[in-house]
Amino acid sequence: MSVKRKNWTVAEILEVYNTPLLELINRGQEVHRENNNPSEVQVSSLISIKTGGCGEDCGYCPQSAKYNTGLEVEKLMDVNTVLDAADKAKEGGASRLCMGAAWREVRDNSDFERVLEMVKGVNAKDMEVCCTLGMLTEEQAQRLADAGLYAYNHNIDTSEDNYKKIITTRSYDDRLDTIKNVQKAKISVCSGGIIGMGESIEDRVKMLHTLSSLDELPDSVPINALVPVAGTPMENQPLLPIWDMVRMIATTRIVIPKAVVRLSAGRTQMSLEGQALCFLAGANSIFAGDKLLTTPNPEFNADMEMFKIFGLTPRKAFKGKDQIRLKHVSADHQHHH
Ligand code: SAM
Ligand code: DTB
Ligand code: SF4
Repeated sequence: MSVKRKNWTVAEILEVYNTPLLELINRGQEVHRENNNPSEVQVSSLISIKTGGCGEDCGYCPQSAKYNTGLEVEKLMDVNTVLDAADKAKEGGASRLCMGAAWREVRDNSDFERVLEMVKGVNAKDMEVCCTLGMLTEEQAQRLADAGLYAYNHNIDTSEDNYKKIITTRSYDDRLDTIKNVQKAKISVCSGGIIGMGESIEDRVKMLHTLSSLDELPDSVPINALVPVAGTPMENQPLLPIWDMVRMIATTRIVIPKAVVRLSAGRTQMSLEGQALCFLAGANSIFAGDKLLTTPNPEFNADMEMFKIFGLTPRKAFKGKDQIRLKHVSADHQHHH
């Protein structure tokens, strides 16, 4: 364990989550200020490099081949298309580009070679490159690291108990194994989940407990509000109350104080006031760009206007890098004892 932290119990995290709302927001903000610059927000841009036709049955996902969501399946993008998109995202102020593929896992084939080229190309633009490609072996993680991958997104999505009800084609342990492989390759881990899928508060808290108990804490934790998509088993889920999002963000901030906590999917249904409360509670990242992977996101200009109103500024690329490197140094250090 390289970062000093409190060993939170499920009961303690639950108590935090259930703190009176305004008290909780205040505590989230306090922890945020002690650990991070509260006026800085990391802006990530998402690009779906391989869309749809996925073999997994994740109940929330429009890209699963098991559900008829009317999504058009696309092959892996060309390297140049991705690099052009990276230029646009950078011009707009994004410091991180996250490339998503609707794959169950990475296979050692020409598609993977192409993704490695994309990683090299985006890295050369001085942007933080992130990928989310499904499960990885240790060797694949190492090859991505060698190509210059900065971060890997792999969400645990919910509690271990609830996971089986949402996905049957892979296990919670599969997820945790990939996270370990990513950590071994010294790639920054981005892992969080989705709320609003019909899970209990206990499920939300247990998910945070799992994340806060990892040997190495995730550097980045996306909190997604379910975007209910017609054709998926979750199409009729009621919209998540904004208060649940605010509580979840504050609780995440308090239990993983130094993480980049990302107010991720679901922002099109949130008011500016609601999002302001999320930033107050400790969120310090968003996905910007008119599209997430396949579903809509607020207009880019509207987000820049929001930053102006709130007095927030986009964070520069690689700000977390020293912190990450130090962590590795101290991890290596421990190793020698
Ligand atoms: N296939 C890879 C995987 O599952 O790890 C990468 C892409 S997958 C779309 C990335 C994440 O998007 C999922 O783990 C999930 O948290 C999120 N996601 C997918 N569909 C969503 C939805 N309808 N609403 C909110 N988040 C969603
Ligand atoms: C994450 O936690 N959220 C992003 C990113 N990681 C890859 C994806 C959200 C996807 C929302 C549904 C869609 O647009 O397809
Ligand atoms: Fe496939 Fe990822 Fe969607 Fe699951 S979340 S169906 S693995 S694209």
